[in-house]
Amino acid sequence: MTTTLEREATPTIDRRRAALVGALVAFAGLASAELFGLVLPGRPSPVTFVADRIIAAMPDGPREALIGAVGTLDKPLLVVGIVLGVVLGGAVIGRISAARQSWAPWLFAVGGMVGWLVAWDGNSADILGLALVVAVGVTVASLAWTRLMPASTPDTTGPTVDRRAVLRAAGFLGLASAVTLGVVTIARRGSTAAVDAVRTTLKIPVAADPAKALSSGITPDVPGIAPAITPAEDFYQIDVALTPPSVDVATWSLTIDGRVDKPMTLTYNDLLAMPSMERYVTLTCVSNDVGGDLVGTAKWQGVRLTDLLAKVGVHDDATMVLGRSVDGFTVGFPRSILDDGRDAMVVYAMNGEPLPVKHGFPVRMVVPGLYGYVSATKWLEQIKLTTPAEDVPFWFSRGWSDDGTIESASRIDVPRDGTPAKAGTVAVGGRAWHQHTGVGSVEIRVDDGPWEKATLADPIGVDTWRLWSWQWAATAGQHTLTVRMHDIDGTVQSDAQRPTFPGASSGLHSIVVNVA
Ligand SMILES: Nc1nc2c(c(=O)[nH]1)N[C@H]1C(S)=C(S)[C@@H](COP(=O)(O)O)O[C@H]1N2
Ligand SMILES: [Mo]
Repeated sequence: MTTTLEREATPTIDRRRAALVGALVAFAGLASAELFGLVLPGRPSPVTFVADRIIAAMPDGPREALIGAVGTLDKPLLVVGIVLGVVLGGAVIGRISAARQSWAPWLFAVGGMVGWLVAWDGNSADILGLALVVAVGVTVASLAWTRLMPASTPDTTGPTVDRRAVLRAAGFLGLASAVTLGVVTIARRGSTAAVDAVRTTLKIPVAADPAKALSSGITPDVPGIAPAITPAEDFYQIDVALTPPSVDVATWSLTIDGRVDKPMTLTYNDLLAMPSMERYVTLTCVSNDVGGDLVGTAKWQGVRLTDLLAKVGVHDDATMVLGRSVDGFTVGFPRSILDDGRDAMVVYAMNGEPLPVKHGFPVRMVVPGLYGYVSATKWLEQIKLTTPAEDVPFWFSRGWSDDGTIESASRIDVPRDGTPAKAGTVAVGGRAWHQHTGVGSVEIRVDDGPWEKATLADPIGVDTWRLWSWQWAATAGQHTLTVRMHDIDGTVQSDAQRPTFPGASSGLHSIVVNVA
C-alpha cells in the first residue's frame, strides 16, 4: 500500500503527467488560434506565418539549406515540424509548472508572445490580427490547463483522483484539436479553390501580337519524351510562399512607381484592356542542378513591360526594375537589359488560360533570358523603378548572385539514368537551352568516344529550349552517355562542374545505361 502511495506521489510521474497535459493544451491552443485566424480579415495563420519566417531566415544558415529553400523545400514537413515544436513547448511548460500550476498560464502567455514575435514579418497590417489569434490560443491553453490539472495532480489528502475522467477529457481535447486543425487546413485549401473557381470564369482577350504558329516537329519522335510545350500542371513550381497567395481579382491592382514621372495603378481589367502579346518562353530556376527539371516552356500572354514603363516616364537614374509580390517577395534586374528589345512581359495567361494560382495568379512577370529569382515575380502587385542601393531583392540579400543571366544547359531525358536497355538501336532524346541566345547544335558522346551530332527538333525561338534526338547503336555492357550544346554562335557549353549556389550550376549531364 505504501509503495503505491509513494509511487503516486513521486514528482517524476507528476511532472510527466503535467508535461502531457501541457503538450495537449498547447496543441488545443494552437488549433483554436488557427481556427480563429480563419474568420479575421487577412486570415492570419500563426503556423503559416512562422513557416514563412523560417523559410525567409533559412539562407543565413548552411548553403545546402539555402539551396533547398530556393529549390524543393518540403513545406508540409515544415508545418508538421512547427506543430510538433508548439506541442513540445507545451510539454516543457507543463513540466516546469508541475509544482506550481499557476505558472502555466503566464508561461503560455510568454510562449505566445515569442510565437507572435517570430511570426510577425514586420508588416504592420498583420500585427494586430496575429496578436488576436495568439491571445485566443493562449487563453484556450490556459483555461484547458486549469480544467485538467487539478484533477490530474495526485493529491494524497484530498478525494481520490478520477484518472479515467482525466484521460477521457485529455483524449477528447487532443482529438478535437486534431480535427480542428484538419478543418482549418481544408478551409485554407478551399480559399485557393475559391480563387481558382473565379479564375476559370475569366476571359482572356485575343492577343494583338500573337505567338507564331508552332511546327509539329518541335517535339522529336522519341517514345516517352516530355513535349516541347510544358502543360501548366507539369510546370515546375518554386516559391517561398507556404501556400500560394489567394488574390481577389476584383480588388487586386498593379502599381508602377518609384523613380518615374507619373506613377500608375492598373486594375486587372485595365491590364487586360491593353494591347497584349503572346510568346513562348522557357523559364528556369537558378537552383536547377545539372540534369534537373526546374525548367519549363509555356506560351505566356500579357502586356509588354516597356509599353507600361513608357506610360509612367522612367527617370534615367532608375537602374533597377524591382518586382514585388503580394506576399512581400521581391526580385530585381538591371533596367538596361530591356534595351535589346527582349519580350519582357507582365503576364496574365499561361498556355491560353488565366495564370494558374501556383504560377502567380492573377499576374506575374516573365523576362526571357533571366533566371526566375531575378525576374519572374508571381502574384505581382508592384513594379518599382529603383536602384540596387535603395532596394535589395529577396535572394540577393541572402547571398545569391545579382547577375541572373542564363547559362547554357543540356539534358538527356530518354532513356532515364540507370534504366536497362536492349542492344541494338536505342532512341535517345532530350533538350538544351540558353534562353535569349539560342541553341545551335547538340552533341552526344558514348563513354570516352567522339562527340557525335544529335538531330535537332524544329526550333520554337531563341527564348526557348530546343529538343533533340539521337539514334544510338548500343552494344552490350554499361555505358555512359554525355550531352553538350553549342550556342547559335558556336560557343560550346562549359564542362566545368559548379554547384548551384551562388549563381547557377554548370557541368555536363551524363547518364548510365546498362545494355544487355
Ligand atoms: N512571389 C514569388 N515569385 C517568385 C518566387 C517566389 O518565391 N515568390 N520564386 C521565383 C523563382 S526562384 C522562380 S525559379 C520562378 C518559378 O516560377 P514557377 O513556380 O511558375 O515555375 O518564380 C519566381 N517568382
Ligand atoms: Mo528559382
